[in-house]
Amino acid sequence: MQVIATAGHTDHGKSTLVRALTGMDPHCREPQRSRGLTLDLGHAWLTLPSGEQLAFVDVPGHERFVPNMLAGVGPVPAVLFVVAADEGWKPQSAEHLAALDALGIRRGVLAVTRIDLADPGPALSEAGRLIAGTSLGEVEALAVSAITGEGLPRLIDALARLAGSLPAPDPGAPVRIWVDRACRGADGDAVVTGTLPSGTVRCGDELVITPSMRPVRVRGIEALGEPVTEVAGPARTALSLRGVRHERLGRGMALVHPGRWALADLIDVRLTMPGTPPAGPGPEARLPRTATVHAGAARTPARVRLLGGRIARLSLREPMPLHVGDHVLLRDRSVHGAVVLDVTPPSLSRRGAGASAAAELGAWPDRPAAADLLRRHGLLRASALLAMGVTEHPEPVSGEWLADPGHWADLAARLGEAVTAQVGREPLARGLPLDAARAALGLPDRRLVDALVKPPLRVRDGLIQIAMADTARGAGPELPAGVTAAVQVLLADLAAAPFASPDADRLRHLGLDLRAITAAEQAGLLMRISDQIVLAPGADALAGRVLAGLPQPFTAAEARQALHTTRRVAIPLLEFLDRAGVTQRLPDDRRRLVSRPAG
Ligand SMILES: Nc1nc2c(ncn2[C@@H]2O[C@H](COP(=O)(O)OP(=O)(O)OP(=O)(O)O)[C@@H](O)[C@H]2O)c(=O)[nH]1
Ligand SMILES: [Mg+2]
Repeated sequence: MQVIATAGHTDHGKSTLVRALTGMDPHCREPQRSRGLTLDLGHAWLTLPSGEQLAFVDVPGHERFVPNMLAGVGPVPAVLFVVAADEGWKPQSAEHLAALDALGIRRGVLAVTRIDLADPGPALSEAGRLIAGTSLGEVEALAVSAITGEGLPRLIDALARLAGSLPAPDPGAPVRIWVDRACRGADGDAVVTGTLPSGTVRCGDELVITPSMRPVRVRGIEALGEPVTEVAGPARTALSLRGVRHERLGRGMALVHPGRWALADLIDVRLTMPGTPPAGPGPEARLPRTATVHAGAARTPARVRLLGGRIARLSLREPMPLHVGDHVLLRDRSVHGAVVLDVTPPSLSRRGAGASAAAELGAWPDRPAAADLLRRHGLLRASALLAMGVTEHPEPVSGEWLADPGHWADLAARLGEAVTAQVGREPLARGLPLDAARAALGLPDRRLVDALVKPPLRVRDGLIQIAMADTARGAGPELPAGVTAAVQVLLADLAAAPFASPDADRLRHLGLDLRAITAAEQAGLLMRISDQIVLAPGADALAGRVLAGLPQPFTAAEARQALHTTRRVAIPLLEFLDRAGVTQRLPDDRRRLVSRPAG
């Protein structure tokens, strides 16, 4: 089955054409029609010469019912665009076309109808030209009369070509049926009708209803009037449901596969700005503060905050089941299209966070991948990513936890620093408790700390320790007790002031000569920046993070100030970072951060 919607100005002959094509009155229910006007969605279908079925969602053309029109076209991949030969292009022709463009609908056929009343030439050329400038592009155009039947066989051929050209969606895709109607079935069960864009529903399946997330059982399925045991999208379907009363169901809800969708009430989107020429006014000029957001057959009021460029944050009054990559539509006086980039975006409380979010999201593809989302979120559960609509992901770092590689390296460096600081602060403490480490790193799960512990760190009795003796034995001469003690005093100094490398006097005072320092470095207890400069392990990563906060590029003096250190330390440290590829020295002696050092 394929499903297409009608579109076009009121009274141009959409419903009449659907009836002529299918032999069915799309308004089988009384309230859908009043004085010849379609008020709400109608349904009818035909069997194409190929044997494939084509279902129509007939939409109202009157401007008062544009929200109903949007509910009809929201879940479908293609349209039959109708323009009356005797009336030509009209306001809702334009508004419907703008909505189709905003939704990114790419397939359609143009029917210029009522050719028994007027020459179709002008309407064909004007509508064809305007449609070609949208996401629909060039479409097949035909002249027909629903009254005389002229042109109808050719229109059916064109619809068959359209149906054949539509991509076959994945039958294994997660199910999201946008409900457009609910009623009481003959046996008392609740019956909902809706459009299933992709995926498969079977009798006996458990689905959940958004936004209550109440579970329901599918008792029976009808597709185009026939009972079936399963239905695969795209399809118009009626489901009878166990576990819910029909009064509690209605348009705007969706039936979804459990675990595959999360409700989103805050989303970051890229505005697609249909029809805006590249040099035209920016989105800022035209974007409303509030709008109605339409997705599938659902809609909700929303607050709109432009973050920068074409990236905006929408706060939805009613949550919706959305995936990244979904197309939604914003409507106030005009319509704007948007692609969903993030359905669980982080808060933007820091100053400048909106602008940097816009810069980051601006570089994302329309269908963000796991790597994009992980770069933004740092850590995500595989199940959370699945509920965002992303099935492919890298190997978990622990359990079902996925991590961005850069963030993971940073966490490892910070864990090393936290343990070193603890050992320095309390040389007699045997290590850093796992829970304290989890809290210090702000991690959501203790198992992540376990996964971060790598040599020379180790866990003994719930404490993270630096395995000095082991490392020393493995990698070089064992550290004399005096050296270990002296190094711990040094690390205590560095915990308080990480870039205040001890001077020669202090080292001599502690009894640390070059040999002792070399041994401590090999044991992973110290980091030698140059012959004269020693710091705690992880100081390079810490410096990288501090320098990342500076306006780029920066001077050595700015770096020195930001690191709260002296020139004696800053210059060798910067040269060390240059060699490590963390910073780059520019011809004017300033530097810029190239990458964060791995932990
Ligand atoms: N002469 C002639 N009249 C037509 C033709 N198609 C439709 N009509 C008439 O045009 C009027 C409007 O037709 P509808 O099919 O209700 O129009 P619609 O586009 O569904 O209108 P809305 O539901 O309000 O959007 C009716 O009186 C139809 O009889 C045609 O091909 N020729
Ligand atoms: Mg109609």
